[in-house]
Amino acid sequence: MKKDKILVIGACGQIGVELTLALRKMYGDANVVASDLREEHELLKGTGPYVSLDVMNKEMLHVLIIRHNITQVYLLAAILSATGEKNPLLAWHINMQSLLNVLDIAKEENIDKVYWPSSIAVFGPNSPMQDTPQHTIIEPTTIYGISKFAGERWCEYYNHRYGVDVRSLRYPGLISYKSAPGGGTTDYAVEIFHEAKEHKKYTSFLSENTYLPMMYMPDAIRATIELMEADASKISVRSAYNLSGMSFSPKEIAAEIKKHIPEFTISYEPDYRQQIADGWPNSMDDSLARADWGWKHEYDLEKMTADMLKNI
Ligand code: NAD
Ligand code: AKB
Repeated sequence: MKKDKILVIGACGQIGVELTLALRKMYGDANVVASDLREEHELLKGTGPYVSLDVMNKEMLHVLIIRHNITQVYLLAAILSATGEKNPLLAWHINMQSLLNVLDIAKEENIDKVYWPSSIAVFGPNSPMQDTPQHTIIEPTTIYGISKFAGERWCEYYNHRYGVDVRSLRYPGLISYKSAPGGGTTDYAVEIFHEAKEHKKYTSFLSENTYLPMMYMPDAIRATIELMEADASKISVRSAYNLSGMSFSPKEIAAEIKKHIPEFTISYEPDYRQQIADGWPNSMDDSLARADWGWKHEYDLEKMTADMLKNI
């Protein structure tokens, strides 16, 4: 068992629940402190230490890190794309200040490693849409994307200027059955499974041919842990790595679900999230992650759909 002491901030969210459970398996239950603003998630109860924390309160965060002898921090608290557009100043404030609080304490306390996720949302309508490269035009148009891009620059800055070992991935839309998504544009790809099982029909808030990069949660958790476990000499990107699993449209995922539930039907009523999706890539080129630290995805649309429908 490894010796580190880990703090997960935002542990009750879509990623946090599964990441916390995976880290507890690797590092031992007592060595992974879960924290969130919300009440402890059902799946975390009884599996290890839980602390109520507002990451915006830098003093409390600092005390917690010292008190628990924390050596690694995973910062997952954020306001996602769709919710962010409803209150842009709040989204900017929370997404930026949470990261600055963590980076600054990591610098002061010589924290071994920090993980903070970026997103495909850093790209905008002027970026190439197909196989979007690691380094290209980055002109995000949502406040969420702007905050992620600024966050990437801060991560690289803290690494280059102060030597903070901070690592990051530009996650695609993540699909999971254990915990619900938290207000993103890619959430339709989770909702569709629940509605297919319960009501045999779904109205998509994105149009039928909107392609987006997506990933099944087990791949995302494995990517995160593999990046964090990689030797520092292999990490050439200190902003955030492109990360890719699959790409599909609402029409394609509906057709895949229909193979399991023949009576399933889909209709389309695009809303304000369509504009957000239209500015994001259709697919991503993650060759640098594959070359630097050996990333390989496992799930495609077919394999993920079968697993989601089996487990929901
Ligand atoms: P989520 O909304 O499901 O979870 C975020 C958690 O943070 C919530 O439990 C929330 O209560 C908590 N939180 C919010 N404000 C807080 C505060 N002030 N103090 C402490 N906790 C607070 O989000 P998620 O989908 O799990 O995303 C986690 C990270 O991954 C975010 O940075 C997000 O931008 C990024 N990301 C997610 C996806 C995805 O598809 N889920 C894709 C790309 C990037
Ligand atoms: C969102 O849709 O906001 C997130 C993301 C891709 O960052 N799922």
